[in-house]
Amino acid sequence: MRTPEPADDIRSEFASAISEMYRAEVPAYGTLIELVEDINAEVLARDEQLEQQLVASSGLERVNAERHGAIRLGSLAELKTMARFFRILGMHPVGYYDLGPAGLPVQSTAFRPITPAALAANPFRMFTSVLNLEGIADEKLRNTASDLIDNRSIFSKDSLRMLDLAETGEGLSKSETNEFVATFMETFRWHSDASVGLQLYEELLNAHRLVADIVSFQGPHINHLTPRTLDIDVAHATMSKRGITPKETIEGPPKRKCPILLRQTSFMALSESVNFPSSNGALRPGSHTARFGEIEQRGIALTPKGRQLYDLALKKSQGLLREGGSGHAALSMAFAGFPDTHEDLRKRDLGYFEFSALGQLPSGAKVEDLSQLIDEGFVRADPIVYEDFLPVSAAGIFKSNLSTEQNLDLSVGSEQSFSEGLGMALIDPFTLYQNQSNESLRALFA
Ligand code: OOG
Ligand code: NI
Repeated sequence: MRTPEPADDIRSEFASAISEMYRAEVPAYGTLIELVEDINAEVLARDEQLEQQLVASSGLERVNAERHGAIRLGSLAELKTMARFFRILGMHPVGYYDLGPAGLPVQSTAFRPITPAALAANPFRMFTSVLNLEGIADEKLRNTASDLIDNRSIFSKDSLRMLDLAETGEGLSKSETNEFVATFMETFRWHSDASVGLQLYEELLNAHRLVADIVSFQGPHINHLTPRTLDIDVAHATMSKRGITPKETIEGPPKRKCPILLRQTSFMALSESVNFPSSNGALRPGSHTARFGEIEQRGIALTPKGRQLYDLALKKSQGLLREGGSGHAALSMAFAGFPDTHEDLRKRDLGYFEFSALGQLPSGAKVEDLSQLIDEGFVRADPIVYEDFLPVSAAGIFKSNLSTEQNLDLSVGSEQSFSEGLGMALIDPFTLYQNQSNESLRALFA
């Protein structure tokens, strides 16, 4: 009998392999990691409480580790196999992000661990997009792109063999895990040789830069990794001093006393040399721009009611921006009315919390008394961290890394057909947070 490797450990091994590979492939990303490490160390030095909190949640060693990465796939068939791979890593498809309304020819989901224990073990997730060819008006080009996707295999024979093995009841041993992860690295690495000629590449680029990025290569190269920063405003302001060009804005909510959802920013994608095959068999040198580095800072997960308020405030800020306000001012003005204490967020049912007892509860205490029990100091409420993504922010990250604005006119995507193609239901993020909160209440009043 062998002991199968736990999914959390396979995910950790994958996350560190991909980190190592990306640092080696994209030196500017290594610089970003150093910057984040320095700023996180400074924040921890001045904020003892935060440091203690991280020690208590055993998050200190991993504070600088990557929280997510992103890939772009060509079809739902590719997504289906990718989902099998992620399942072995304990990563499940959560949420549906239709980037069509933002003019981008992709629909996305995020593969991530879904239990608090698995998230604590290693939170690595993958923002995974699938190309929507509907936006290519030229039928001939659309068919060419679609054939290229259908005829390529982004998974090696070895990786598929290892996947079959991983799916058997016995799982993977430690050494098989190494092999499993190593064979899949091939899928995520950069290909410096394009699989299409320069002319076709340029046609695809004109259709949309994302189309060219997805269709012109043998595999879905990791296009960014994202470590966690403890101070995104300082990290953003420091990037150019280290010789990396930041995108102009920080996506998401403004800086607040009680951080909500997700704030993220990136450095601009780099132009890299690639070779294009030509009809005489020789390779023609050219370049492709796709890869960048991102940083993120997470806050409390909002309830549907809180999210509605967030979306409204975001819309308001965009309106103010159109009227000529500065991004910073518009954002803080639009969010001025958004409650900014954990108590307000909780009492107005805007955010998710986990509850635990501070000593013995008064006899006969019941869930209806929760608010009073918190006020009287019997129960503490801790914010639940948002573990997902935001469609408007994601579109902002995509767009600033496509160098030119190309908005396609796309119909609204269908979560149902996406999930049918994937062959499984997409997990609703709100349900996960609600369950986590309910679970803590059940334990509290058991
Ligand atoms: C994905 C962009 C979205 C995020 O963190 O919101 C994203 C991509 O560029 O492929 O990663
Ligand atoms: Ni990202």
